[in-house]
Amino acid sequence: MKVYKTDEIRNITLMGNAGSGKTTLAEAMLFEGGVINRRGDVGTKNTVSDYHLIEQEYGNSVMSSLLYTEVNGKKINILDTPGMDDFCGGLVSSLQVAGLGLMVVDASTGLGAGTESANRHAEAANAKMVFVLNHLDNENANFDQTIENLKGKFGNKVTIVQYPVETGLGFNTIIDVLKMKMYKYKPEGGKPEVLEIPASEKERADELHNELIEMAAENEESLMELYFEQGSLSEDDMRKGMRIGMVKRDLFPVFCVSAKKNMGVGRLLEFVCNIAPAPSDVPMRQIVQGKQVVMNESSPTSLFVFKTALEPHVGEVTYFKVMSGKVTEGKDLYNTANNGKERISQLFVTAGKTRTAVPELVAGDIGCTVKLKDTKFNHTLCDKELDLRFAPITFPDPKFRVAVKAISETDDEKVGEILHKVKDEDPTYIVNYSKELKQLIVEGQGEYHLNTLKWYFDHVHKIDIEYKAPKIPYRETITKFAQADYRHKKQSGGAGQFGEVHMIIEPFEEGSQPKNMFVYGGKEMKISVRDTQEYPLPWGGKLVYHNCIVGGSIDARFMPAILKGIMEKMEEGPLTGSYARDIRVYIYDGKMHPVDSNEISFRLAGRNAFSAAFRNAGPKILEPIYDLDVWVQSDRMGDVMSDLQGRRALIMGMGSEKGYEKITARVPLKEMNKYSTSLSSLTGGRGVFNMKFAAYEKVPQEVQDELLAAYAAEEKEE
Ligand SMILES: Nc1nc2c(ncn2[C@@H]2O[C@H](COP(=O)(O)OP(=O)(O)O)[C@@H](O)[C@H]2O)c(=O)[nH]1
Ligand SMILES: [Mg+2]
Repeated sequence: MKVYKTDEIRNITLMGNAGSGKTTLAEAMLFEGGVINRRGDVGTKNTVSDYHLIEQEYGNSVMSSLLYTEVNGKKINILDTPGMDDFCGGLVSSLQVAGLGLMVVDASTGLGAGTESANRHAEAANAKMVFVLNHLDNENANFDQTIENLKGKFGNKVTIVQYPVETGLGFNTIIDVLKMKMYKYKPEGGKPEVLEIPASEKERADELHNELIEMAAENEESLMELYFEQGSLSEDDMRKGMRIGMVKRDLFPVFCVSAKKNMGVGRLLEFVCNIAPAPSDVPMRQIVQGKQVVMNESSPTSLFVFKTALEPHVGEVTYFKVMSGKVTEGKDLYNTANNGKERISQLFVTAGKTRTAVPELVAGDIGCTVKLKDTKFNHTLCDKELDLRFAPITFPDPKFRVAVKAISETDDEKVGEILHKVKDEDPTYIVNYSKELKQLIVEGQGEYHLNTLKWYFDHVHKIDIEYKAPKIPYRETITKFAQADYRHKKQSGGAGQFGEVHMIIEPFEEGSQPKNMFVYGGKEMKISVRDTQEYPLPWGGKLVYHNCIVGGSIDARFMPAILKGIMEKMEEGPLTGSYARDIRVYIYDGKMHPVDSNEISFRLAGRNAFSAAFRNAGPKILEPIYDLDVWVQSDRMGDVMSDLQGRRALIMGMGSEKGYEKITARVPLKEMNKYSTSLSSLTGGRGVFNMKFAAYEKVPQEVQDELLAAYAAEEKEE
């Protein structure tokens, strides 16, 4: 394979709804470029792109794969991505290195939720977009309806470049209103016959041609002037205008294909070569550290790693884009994330699992290497003197959480190790052991995403694991003041133990002042605070500790021991074992013994007095409340609202945003288990939500009773 120069490279991402035909289109693209000489089929599980076992079993792409094709002296790197938003990680990273998205749309079924979610990611990445109307050979294909649906979503940015003369079984002819030619395909597809547009289509073709000119001219004043002068634009000027519009995401050209029959694919590739900017013509990825570089061959070398994957028989494969200079076999580079040295001993271009060794890759190209020591996605590898770091890719927040447990305890460690590797390969999995909940928590993009993880454990690692709902990180606090005394005394043989503590506790609120008197049991109790310590707690909230001892009833040296005893109980709240917060403690009296008093005695006295006081102080369980934003199509608003009400949500507002209804609400985390799955089924996969921790709030009494009963049952079990 020849070494392609920067201006001979194009990078594209295939995206769109699951089943729209991305993988089939990729297959046709490789065939057109002569990279493969036989087209595989998703049904017979032999496509270049879907080569992983899980993809063949699902009949669907699960990860992104890197392919390439060679057309008209150019190399087009193709990133084929999964359509389900649960697997959006592959799409998000692909758009960062291949910023021209071909949005494949199934013209026989409508847009599908995947079109919208893919567009959201493209918008976030500011990626240019081309609509590829596929399945036009399908008997239910409807070109006009699909265009109408697209315009409903994307408005007048949708710009027809091609239309089919006939759809369905008779689909074999495409009219191109940029070239003003007609392409007619033989049943096996491939190279078309290029014909003049017949009289019967002239009127429609002319009309669309003029629309296209106007859309192209609109993007630049000089083109507009030219158009007014001449009443037309040359093909080159049209392309120039289209390119400007595409960069601004103001123009989305529409192309027509049947990926399955390989019709229209060659012309689409030609358009990509002509319209997509060379990698050096797009702004450089943001540099967050080190020297500036430009994307050309003569600069020092830098690579941006956007993906790693474990492949059978080879180990870890590292995928990168050459950002500057060139990389050759045997080159030593420096990893700025961990100051490590890496040798690029082999270089490959890939078409799915087939890796072809190449001697060199230049700026703008995408390739992979193997056997690196410690390089992960988002790392930059560069010549030492650059000391460069590119801005990392940020992935969407997780939407679904589970607690993972090995069925057999002996597998615990292995499960942890595997999960650690999994999140390197798919950065949209987030794995954390929660010390507080004593659970291994895995977060992902949806229930299906997490089921896929389980599939790996079942089929690849052959380890039985189970998913449980993650525990909720409750907190405990008090609602009124209470007093308690506790005497700890032990005198069995040897040295004795003695400590007595009298305390009052009350709720703490930020900005409140300590009291100097409490009334209880019909008596007034005067308190004089001599010393105050404020402890912000690692789990949120505060403990405020007042030393109010007068007349030396407890030595100052025992005060820290009492505090320690209290803290022990704060860490394991008396109600449900959850962390306690926002409490003021006054130690106002006690007793010592001249010989037997020591730290242990006061620690235990402090702990038990606190426990007793807590129980009498109107203890309450606090639950985490989240701010929730939900976007749904207006006809599903009612269902989504009533579902939310069933989740104890407090609706804070409603409004319209980007063609969706937006609901803002506050919801308890406890009620949001599997929300992404419910929302998905209520909205046909179109609903989107966002959740952010807001505050801790007291639970309603019936929920508290329920939680206390559950805790008691659990304690009994253990
Ligand atoms: N009739 C027809 N079927 C197609 C076409 N493109 C793809 N398919 C079929 O649609 C299904 C989904 O295709 P696939 O490429 O896996 O879609 P992806 O999920 O977007 O990658 C497969 O059964 C393909 O054979 C097409 O142009 N026409
Ligand atoms: Mg696919």
